[in-house]
Amino acid sequence: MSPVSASIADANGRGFYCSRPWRYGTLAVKGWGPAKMIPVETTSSIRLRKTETASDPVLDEVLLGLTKTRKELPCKLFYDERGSVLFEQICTLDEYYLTRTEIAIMEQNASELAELMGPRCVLLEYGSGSSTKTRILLDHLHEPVAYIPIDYAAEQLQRSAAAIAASYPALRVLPLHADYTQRVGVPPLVGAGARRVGFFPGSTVGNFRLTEAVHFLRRVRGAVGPRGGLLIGADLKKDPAVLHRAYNDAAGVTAEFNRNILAHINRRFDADFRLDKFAHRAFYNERLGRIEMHLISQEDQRVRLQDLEIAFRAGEGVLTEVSYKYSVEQFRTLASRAGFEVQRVWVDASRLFSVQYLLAC
Ligand code: AVI
Repeated sequence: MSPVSASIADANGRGFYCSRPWRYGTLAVKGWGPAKMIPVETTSSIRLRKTETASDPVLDEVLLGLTKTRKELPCKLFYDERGSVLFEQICTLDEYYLTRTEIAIMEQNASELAELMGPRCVLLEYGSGSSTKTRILLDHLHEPVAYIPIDYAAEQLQRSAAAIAASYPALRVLPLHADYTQRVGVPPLVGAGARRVGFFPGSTVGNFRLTEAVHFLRRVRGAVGPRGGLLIGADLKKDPAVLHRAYNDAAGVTAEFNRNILAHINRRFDADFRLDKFAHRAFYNERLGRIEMHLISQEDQRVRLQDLEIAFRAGEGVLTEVSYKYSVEQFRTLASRAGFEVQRVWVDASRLFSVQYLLAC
């Protein structure tokens, strides 16, 4: 059994913030944690660990998803260490136009973006990953008070927060280890009175179902408060052939990324998925306006997960991700349902991608 993954030190040496009780073996903590927490080996408590993981909400999601008639998995499970590396690779692929297009839009409009976000803001980044795009903002923002990167992948969060803190020594960097798809408690003490601006690039909003997207945006709206804003990337509707290529790259990186979710589940939840028995499938569902990624069982098989045996028929799929593509108008409606008004939309010349600045209304 692997140790409970846990160790994280914050960028400015103050520890990291746990928004909800966070468990290390038998220890539950909440609030600002110590700068370094020791990973807890579970060698003497395999039974205890089993009881504990049974109440792990992510495991509950996995079990629920795999026992549905149409099996599905939460796409946040893509992002273990390996998955995060694979995703970084996807972002550099020729076929995957999203990242470079969004970066180009941000670079070309950086001064205007900074102007809209205003001086001395607190920047909250949801799903900060490698924080690459953040640098474009930090290079142009006027005296930002603090940067709060929020991510579920603890080690990457620690690394990128430390890198940002090293590059911007005057900035308070306060990494928040949390699942931002759930309610996240943002530390109340930071930059009291300062304007809060959320940052959610990459079109990750497309990975939520429509109602979930509204709920997520409402939570962001709550976190940034009445004068707050949100800078968000949203991928646009386009020729399905372009979309198909983006999610079925020739080098097979997306296929490996997709299958890696099973390796993550094997390791984390004691399952025995055989990765070579599942094939990657991604297509554009025109009716629903979204890319769907599936893993297709290559034969009749049974997979053990904790105390369960899950049966897969040959050809049966597991939905691992949806990626909605919006028109500018559809996105405006979505934002307004969450209490945001779209103040400015930037798109590239080929109208592939949009970066939008929303104001809390
Ligand atoms: C993170 N998210 C916006 C990506 C997307 O395009 O939906 C995840 C991804 N899935 C396959 N390739 C990239």
